[in-house]
Amino acid sequence: MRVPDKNIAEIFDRGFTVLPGFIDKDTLKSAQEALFRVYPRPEDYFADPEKYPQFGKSQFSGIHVFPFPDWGVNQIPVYPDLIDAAERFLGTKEIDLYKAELWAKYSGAINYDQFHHRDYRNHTIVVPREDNLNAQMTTFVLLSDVGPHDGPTKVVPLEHTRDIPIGKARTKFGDMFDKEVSIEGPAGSLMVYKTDVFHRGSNFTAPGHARFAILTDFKTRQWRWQGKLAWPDHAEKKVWDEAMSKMSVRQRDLFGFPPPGSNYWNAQTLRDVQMRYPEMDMTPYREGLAA
Ligand SMILES: O=C(O)CCC(=O)C(=O)O
Repeated sequence: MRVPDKNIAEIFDRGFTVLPGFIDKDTLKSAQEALFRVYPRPEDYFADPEKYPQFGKSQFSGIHVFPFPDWGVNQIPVYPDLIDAAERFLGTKEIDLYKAELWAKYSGAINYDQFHHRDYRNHTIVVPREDNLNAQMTTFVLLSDVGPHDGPTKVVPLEHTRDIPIGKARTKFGDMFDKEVSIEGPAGSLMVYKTDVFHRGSNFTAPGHARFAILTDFKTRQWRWQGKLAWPDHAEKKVWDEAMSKMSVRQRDLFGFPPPGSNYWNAQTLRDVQMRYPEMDMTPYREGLAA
């Protein structure tokens, strides 16, 4: 679903927006099927949680960094309507996809409660500008239904925090709990927020629940002090080759892959990149060379 203009405006005005029904049914189904090739199904996990001690090591131990082990989930960070929303929020097509994480949480594995924080501390080495110049766009796509008991993200609307200097990135646990909005919605919902928005992860409030989500973040190409991951550091995984080969030219560009017409391309790089990615259709890059 194309993110309506009013939702893009709400990200700036309120700090976040929620859009149910964002991912189309077929893509959602294939992502959900892929999910359980990566993680235990909730019924398997809860039948014997002790079989899966890895999820109890930290709040973050259910995270896989892109590329995830299966294309069914890898297609979510590069979902065309997500790219479109990022281009419109960032006001340019010159954008980077600078972080994507797949995150599974299981009730009882650990306490997932957090204090409110602004995400910018590990998304830039400085701070966001109050006037939103080159604001970063951070997102959640829910792959499971999230209700009040499913550890929903809690977000504090900007109207309550505008007077807190951006340099303050954390609050005491419990502060502003009365101001927070619980981000709930059916699987396939999108939540977008900015990195200056106070929010927190919350704990499950019922046994037998699990939450699955993909978190994808975008920035303009202008500021090198923003970012989180270096994609070449993840490019030795076998699934990286598959993901790059299956993506369109537009999708690859989000990861910094040289576009057609770049001075990177010549006869040698065309040949050798094809050797690295035997399944990739090099035609657009070859044609770019000829142009
Ligand atoms: O998982 C969530 O709902 C939010 C987590 C979060 O804000 C964080 O870990 O920085």
